[in-house]
Parts: sequence; structure tokens; C-alpha cells
Amino acid sequence: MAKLTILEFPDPRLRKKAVPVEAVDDELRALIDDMFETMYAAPGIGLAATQVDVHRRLLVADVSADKEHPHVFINPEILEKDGVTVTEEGCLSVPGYFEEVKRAEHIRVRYLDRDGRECEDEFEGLLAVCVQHEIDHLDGKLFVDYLSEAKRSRIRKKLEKERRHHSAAVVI
Ligand code: GNR
Ligand code: NI
Repeated sequence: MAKLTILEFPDPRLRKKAVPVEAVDDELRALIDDMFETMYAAPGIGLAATQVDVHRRLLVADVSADKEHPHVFINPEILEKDGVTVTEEGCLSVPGYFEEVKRAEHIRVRYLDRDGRECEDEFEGLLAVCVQHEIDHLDGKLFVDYLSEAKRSRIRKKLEKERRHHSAAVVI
């Protein structure tokens, strides 16, 4: 098990489009375990492979309070969307910023589970929001893309400035 490094906005690698997973094998399951470890440690309720610089269509999520309800989605496809919900979203790749985003309230998703079995399920509430947020990551999209250009660029400038200060402190 290993904790992975999470890429941060505006890293251009967050803009890559992930390709489908070809084989659900032990190597992929080892990556899934590392992604859960990284997500729980952060802490976060979801993590897309893109965020750890692996550009394959894979995400993990656990929105439960006890953190004992892990979900794995491999090659997820949203088949149906229904209703509208607004959630104050955050992102481990945009640390410290929370903004309202409008998304579908219910979704029907087809995906492979960690054993490579094809599944189809309906989700609602925070898990539905989280899955949509993570699938956006797999397509190179971030929640800040739903905000105004002014807000997005303010967030980018603040994060870049913070990072400069951080690396300066390390060098000294
Ligand atoms: O930890 C997270 N919280 C969250 C809150 C509202 C909507 C989406 C999320 S996902 C986020 C973790 C993350 O960045 N996943 O990509
Ligand atoms: Ni995110």
C-alpha cells in the first residue's frame, strides 16, 4: 500500500482525457487500494485516477460517515440523468476552495467493479454528485470550470502564489 501524490490545479496533467481500462487485474487492484489509501488520508469522499497522474478511466468513492462503504467504478458511463441539485463542492486538486455547482440529482451508471463484473446501478444524493465530479476529472474537467472566468482565475492565482511560497520555504 502506498499514498499517492495528488496533482493540483492548474497542473496541465489534470486536463488529460483518460482512456478506458483494458484489464481488471491484480495490478489495477493494487492501484485501486493505493487510491483508497490516498483518498481516506486526504481526507476526501472521492478520487479519480487522473488526480494521481494515471490517465485511465477509474475512480473510487466513499461518501459514508463511517468510511466503510467503498465504491469502485471502472470505465463508468452515465446512462441517465434526472433532476437538479446544487452542492457546495470541493476538490482535493483545488485545496481550500468550495463553491456551489449544479448537477443531476439522480444518475444511472454502467461500470465494471473491482472483479471486472459489469454493473448497472442508480445513485442519488452526495454519491451521485461525487461520481459526476469524478467522471469530469477523467475527461480533464474540474469543478472550477463551472465558475466564472474571474473566479477561476482568482483561485488559480492564489494557488500559484501559495505554491511559490511553499517551494521557497523548502529551498531555504
Ligand atoms: O472530497 C471531496 N469532496 C467533495 C464534496 C462535494 C462534491 C464533490 C467532492 S469530491 C472531493 C474529492 C475530490 O476532489 N475528488 O475528485
Ligand atoms: Ni476533485
